[in-house]
Amino acid sequence: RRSMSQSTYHDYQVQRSQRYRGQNLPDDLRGRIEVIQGDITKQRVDAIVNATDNYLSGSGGVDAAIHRAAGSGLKKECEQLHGCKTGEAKITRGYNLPARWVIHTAGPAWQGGHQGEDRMLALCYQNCLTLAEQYSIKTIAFPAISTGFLGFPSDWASRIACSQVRTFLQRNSAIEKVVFVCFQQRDFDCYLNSV
Ligand code: AR6
Repeated sequence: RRSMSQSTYHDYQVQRSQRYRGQNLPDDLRGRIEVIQGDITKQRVDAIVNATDNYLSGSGGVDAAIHRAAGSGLKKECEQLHGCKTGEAKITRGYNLPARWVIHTAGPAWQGGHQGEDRMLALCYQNCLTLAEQYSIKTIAFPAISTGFLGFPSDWASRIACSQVRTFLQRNSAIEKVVFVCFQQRDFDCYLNSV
């Protein structure tokens, strides 16, 4: 490693730590958007976002991981909420998670890109952020909504996620930090290119 040039060494460090802290974003966003590779259930933030379905079922993917880590209290609270429409967001407590809150949103399924999927995915981000503000949440972590079971292309989804978050943070200052938590290397690379 000592023989690497400065820039190669820096790239190596980014690669190794799999964390981008938003240090070279424009002034009003600097340090307010982070991209990491990791497990969202481990994040020490005020709220984590859950990519769920219309029944808040906790059935698979990140949804199941969050329910597993939070414990049965989360399931019970979800059962009281009468589901979650696509594009909508609902909030619960975090139970055994390090995060105090979970904001649940149901992402759109990819159907080729001409059925309003973009708009619907953008709405998920907007509604989660609006709800976060209402609850005075300062730090929030998002998974790559719709890019697993729902088949949304990662690069396209990350562009929507980043542009929605950027616009939201630039318009109001109440939310201090947004963390994009990528489970897979592929998603981490997409977010680094989009942020
Ligand atoms: N931390 C962060 N990201 C994760 C984790 C984790 N622990 N586990 C998976 N991911 P998906 P969707 C990533 O399929 O496409 C469920 O069954 C994963 O790699 O969880 O919105 C629900 O009940 C991917 O990048 O959600 C719904 O029915 C991203 O999370 C349906 O899946 C989203 O993948 C929702 O599908």
